[in-house]
Amino acid sequence: MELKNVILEKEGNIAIVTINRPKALNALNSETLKELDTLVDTLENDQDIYSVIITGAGDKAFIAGADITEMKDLNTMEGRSFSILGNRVFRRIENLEKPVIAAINGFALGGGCELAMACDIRIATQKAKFGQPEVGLGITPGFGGTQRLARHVGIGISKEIIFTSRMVKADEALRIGLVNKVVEVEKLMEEAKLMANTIAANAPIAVKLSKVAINRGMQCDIDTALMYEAETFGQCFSTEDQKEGMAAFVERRDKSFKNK
Ligand code: DAK
Repeated sequence: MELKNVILEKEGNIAIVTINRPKALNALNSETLKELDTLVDTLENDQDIYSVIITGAGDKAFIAGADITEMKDLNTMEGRSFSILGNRVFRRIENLEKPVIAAINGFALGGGCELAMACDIRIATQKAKFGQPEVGLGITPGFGGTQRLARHVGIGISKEIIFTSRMVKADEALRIGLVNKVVEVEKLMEEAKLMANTIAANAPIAVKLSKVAINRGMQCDIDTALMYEAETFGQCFSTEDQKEGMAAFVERRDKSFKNK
């Protein structure tokens, strides 16, 4: 599939995915979502990619939401297909067995805020603005916003943000826990790459299993969650990287992980 709306670049062991429709503020139409779906196949299958950054092209927006011009004329069945596609792609990104960092500059609205929340870590610039403006368009958030926002910032604040459809600036986003870090615009990709490379320098299987344990554990009771933790902890001892990491510590030398 020829990719027109998304760009994939690799730098060492990190992948950088850019949503590239700057004239429409990177709004997600179905073509872009399908391309993103295809690209997730590559991210999943490429064993040399250890961590991923998702960002938006241009200086105005991460993603200004689902494409309203395409969405406005959808009938029930088309709306349903659009929803299934969007939810599938976002869930695949959330479940990708590699950490995903959203690097956010400018607007992250509707589906854009929802995609950022499906990522593991969010780094924003001082110019970032978040929001779920859907109720102002006569719809409810449809790519996970009613569920993931409350999990990130709590029920009361998420209800306020969704019901008022107001924008949340970067400093507030940091305060309420919607983003991990706020940086200067010029430093965004540098900071995102630094974090992605820091993660990529650790044992990839241990990072992957940590993500699995955290994501699964957040959806169930603490006893079941701790069983997941015990399970993933045990799995690490069948990896070469566990042997290498601990041997390097004992022998006081640099470690060299192989993703095995
Ligand atoms: N869709 C399509 N085009 C968009 C767009 C969007 N979401 N946002 C911006 N654009 C386009 C504008 O139409 C304009 O195009 P031209 O007129 O130049 O051709 C260009 O990007 C620049 O935008 P503006 O001229 O409006 O730029 P401003 O700086 O004046 O304003 C803005 C920036 C971000 C405040 C404004 O563009 C804006 O309010 N955009 C809409 C933001 C929004 O409401 N986003 C949420 C979309 S709703 C579903 C699942 C999920 C969803 C829906 C259904 N199912 C379950 C079925 C998700 C819904 C959403 O995300």
